Amino acid sequence: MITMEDIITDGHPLLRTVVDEVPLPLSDEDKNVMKEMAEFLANSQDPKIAKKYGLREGVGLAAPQIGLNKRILAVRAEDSNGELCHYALANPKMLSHSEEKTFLPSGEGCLSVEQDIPGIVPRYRRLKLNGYDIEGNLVEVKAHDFIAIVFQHELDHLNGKMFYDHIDKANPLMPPPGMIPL
Ligand code: K2U
Ligand code: NI
Repeated sequence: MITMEDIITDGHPLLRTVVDEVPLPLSDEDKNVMKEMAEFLANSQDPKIAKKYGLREGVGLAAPQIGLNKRILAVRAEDSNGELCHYALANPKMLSHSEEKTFLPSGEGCLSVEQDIPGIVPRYRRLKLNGYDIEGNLVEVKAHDFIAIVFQHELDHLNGKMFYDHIDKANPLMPPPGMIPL
């Protein structure tokens, strides 16, 4: 199982790398990576398991964070209707996004960043993406609000970007005009 020891921390070059697509059809190894990443998120959200293994709660994870140069991400979070959304996607691609942006008023954190970095992280409020699920089907996902934010945070990890790259250094806590907090 994936534990915090497997998660690389800021400064590791892989967090600043545009990582490679995985070959299709998905290999058993890559299917297992997807399964393990999804399981990590579920474990991190189970208070008993998280306490037992010292897991920080995560709602998303990208393969570079566990040291893998692979375009694989997993998301497991409740949407604005309280529905649990969970995805594990290989070779995800953003297809379109809203002009409208949003942000988490409390800012963002990262499993690969130990310290708090306060600041507004502008994100698209809606986005459409596709990717290959663990069965190898090309699936299309439309996400909005919090789930859209999580996907953008994970997609950034596949492109060597960190959440704090989006924070306005001159005015970190000032929401840009016209942006609606989540
Ligand atoms: O990629 C990661 O480091 C996992 C992040 C993803 C994330 C952070 C902020 C906003 C959206 C996604 C972790 O989930 S950070 C911990 C966390 C837990 C619950 C809610 C928000 C952040
Ligand atoms: Ni992160």
